[in-house]
Amino acid sequence: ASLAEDLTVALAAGDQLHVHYQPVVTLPGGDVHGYEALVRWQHPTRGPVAPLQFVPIAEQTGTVVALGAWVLRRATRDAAAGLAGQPGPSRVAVNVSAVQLADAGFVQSVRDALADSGLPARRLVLEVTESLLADDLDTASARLQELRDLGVRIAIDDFGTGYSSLSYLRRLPVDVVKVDRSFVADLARGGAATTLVASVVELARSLALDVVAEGVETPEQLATLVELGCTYAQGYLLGRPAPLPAATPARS
Ligand code: G
Ligand code: G
Ligand code: MN
Ligand code: NA
Repeated sequence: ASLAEDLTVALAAGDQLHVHYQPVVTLPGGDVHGYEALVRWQHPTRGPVAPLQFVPIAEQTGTVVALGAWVLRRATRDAAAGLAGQPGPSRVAVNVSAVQLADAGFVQSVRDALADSGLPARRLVLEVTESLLADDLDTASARLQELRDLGVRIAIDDFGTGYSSLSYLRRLPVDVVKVDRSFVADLARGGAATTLVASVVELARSLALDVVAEGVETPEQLATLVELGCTYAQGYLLGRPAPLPAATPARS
């Protein structure tokens, strides 16, 4: 069977798909602010399949609508249940594909996930990439506003990699900017990436947006981000994506 067909089976099977959580920390203190939900697929014969392999296929076939709804339900339920006692407030960020956002039922699926889980809307962040917004700014902007009206927060993911300019941030209903990890990887005193991150931090401050630096892997990168006034960070240095700790089995 094709990967696309197998994914449909996986969605029905219920035990192949999982969600891992990666902490987002506050700078400079390092307290956990919340978690990003990242889908994982353990295929029964292929083994682990990376999202970079199956998300694009799910987008082509439309299965991403069901996949996304599943992740949203899982993540909101986990967050409402306190993320199995993980440190920090139970805020959760969920990635949303362009295909999902364009789907007519998307806003309702978010409303349903919030209602069914009981998670307060303010604790849910939806991450959308800037490239998807660039295609049709007005339509995307209207859809994001509908979501924001629910009380959900909106993050622009992979910021800096697409066509969009800093001025987009003024025009979009957005709460959080996530600086793409390629810029964090290039952070070196005086380099072009440093200038970009500094500009994003500055603009975000003036627009009262939160800034998350992604892909922080070294103490040097972290120190530079703190110096630049970046408010949040995420990356392997601070915590890898991981499954929630399993409930402690009862003693027999
Ligand atoms: O977790 P990892 O670094 O392998 O993720 C690779 C890519 O897959 C990232 O761009 C991430 O945003 C995306 N991704 C992870 N989980 C989801 C999900 O639940 N939905 C969507 N649409 N993309 C996801
Ligand atoms: O596109 P998005 O930002 O959602 O992608 C998140 C992806 O980045 C996840 O697949 C996650 O596993 C990965 N990731 C998280 N932290 C780091 C990091 O410090 N370094 C690298 N290389 N990848 C990371
Ligand atoms: Mn993301
Ligand atoms: Na990102």
